[in-house]
Amino acid sequence: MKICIIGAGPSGLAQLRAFQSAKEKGEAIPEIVCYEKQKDWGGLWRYDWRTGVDEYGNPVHGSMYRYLWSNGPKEGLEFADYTFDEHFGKAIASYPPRAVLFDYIEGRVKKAGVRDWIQFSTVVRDVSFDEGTGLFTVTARNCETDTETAEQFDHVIVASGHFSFPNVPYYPGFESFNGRILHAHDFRDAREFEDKDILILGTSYSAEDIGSQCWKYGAKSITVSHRTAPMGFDWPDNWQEVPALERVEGKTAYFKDGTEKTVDAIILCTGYKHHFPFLPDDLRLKTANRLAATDLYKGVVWVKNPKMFYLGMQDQWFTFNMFDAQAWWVRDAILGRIALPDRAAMDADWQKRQADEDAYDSDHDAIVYQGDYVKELIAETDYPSFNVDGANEAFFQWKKHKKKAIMAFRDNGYTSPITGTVAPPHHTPWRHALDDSLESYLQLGTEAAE
Ligand code: FAD
Ligand code: NA0
Repeated sequence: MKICIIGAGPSGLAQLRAFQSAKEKGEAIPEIVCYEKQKDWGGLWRYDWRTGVDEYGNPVHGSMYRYLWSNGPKEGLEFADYTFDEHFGKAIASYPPRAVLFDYIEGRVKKAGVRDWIQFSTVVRDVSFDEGTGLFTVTARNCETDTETAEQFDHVIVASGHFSFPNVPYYPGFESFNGRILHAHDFRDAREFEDKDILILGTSYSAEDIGSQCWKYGAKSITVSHRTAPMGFDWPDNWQEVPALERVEGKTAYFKDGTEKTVDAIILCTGYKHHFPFLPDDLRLKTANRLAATDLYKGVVWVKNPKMFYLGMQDQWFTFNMFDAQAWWVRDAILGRIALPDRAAMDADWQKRQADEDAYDSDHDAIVYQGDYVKELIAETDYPSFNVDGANEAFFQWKKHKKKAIMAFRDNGYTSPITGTVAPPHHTPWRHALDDSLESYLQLGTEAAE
């Protein structure tokens, strides 16, 4: 049996680790090929300074920017089989910058020794399924050698992420705006907006965090326009929330309530699209960014062809450990340890999950809902069980701390649901910590002692 994994971000790496852990226990595993378009693993956590296209003309995958610190507590995403304590050898604070989390993700897969299964700088161009042979053909281009291969596989696991292709709305006057308009996907460095008046569209995590970054690194003012509802945090004095944008003229933006604001730049924090240009219609996931994705049994099996799987396609409270739960489950389905029901039962499963999701109306319920999903998958595999309720608790605290002080929530620490370790406060409050390097972050205590 031969398996293809598309993408070596946190989801694809979880899948490699799931198979490797079975192998480590002496079990027979299939041949595995993982295609990764970038030069290195880590997915979004591998910082890419490029925007637009990469050196080979392919769309740049990266949406992360300099100075990004985790937006949720690390206690909510900790791997149950590789703890923060094991990786760093000491307790670290709860909201690590990107480089620190990249190091953690990499530590586990280095230890597992799965790098040889990955073909880097290799972009999947096409996938097709032959009903007669029951095999997939995956066409991929090695961009370094500029050569294409077409290989056959029994199963395909799509782990290509869904926060990479921007949703870019149009508003009248954009074409003649006398400043810069960019999507969050192309935002790289808040210092670009020092002393500038910026307008942000959107009210979700990108809007909140990119606005906060710009504030921290010296933007003159931040105006956030909401289409549905304001974020409602207790913002700093030079930050205002305004209703939906109607149009722009020159450098002036006009809003639905008749107010206006002259700005230097407009940052579209308007979300991303599930986009799979390498998949034909019959294999292509079409879903909104929600907790229960359309057409995925147990959130992972493609109901229209259950030899194909998707990882990490949900909107995410839980991330790394949820991808693990999914990857262990998919591995066991492929190895025949978990039986799949018929099509009608698989359809009923995702439809019920969506109905349950729709019945909830608070973030608290949504966190519990996704935590329950993680528990459900873990219970059906040998992934180390962990205190999912403890992870939920870290998320609840996080929400409270944000409400209390939006520019200081990252100064809090939480309890690990795996080891029980209580995170120490970071040595410097987030708003004053301008250096986001791993070296700076891990100097716990030194600055405080000075
Ligand atoms: P990705 O990380 O997107 O990885 C997908 C991989 O697939 C990439 O390496 C890509 O190169 C590869 N790929 C794509 N297409 C192809 C192809 N055709 N052929 C070959 N390879 C391909 N989560 C948190 O838990 N905490 C955070 O603080 C946090 N911050 C975030 C900040 C931003 C700006 C964004 C956009 C997301 C953030 N997330 C955060 C959520 C993030 O989605 C997950 O943490 C995680 O990166 C998802 O992993 P993934 O492997 O599913 O997807
Ligand atoms: P995201 O914030 O990029 O997070 C992705 C937002 O866009 C919604 O507020 C929506 O408004 C708005 N929107 C969409 N179309 C619009 C339009 N035409 N006009 C005005 N507003 C529009 O995207 P979404 O999908 O959450 O919100 C879209 C992921 O990136 C998340 O998983 C997040 O965790 C991650 N992220 C993390 C960090 C950090 O960790 C930073 C950034 C992003 P409406 O009206 O539909 O509500 C630091």
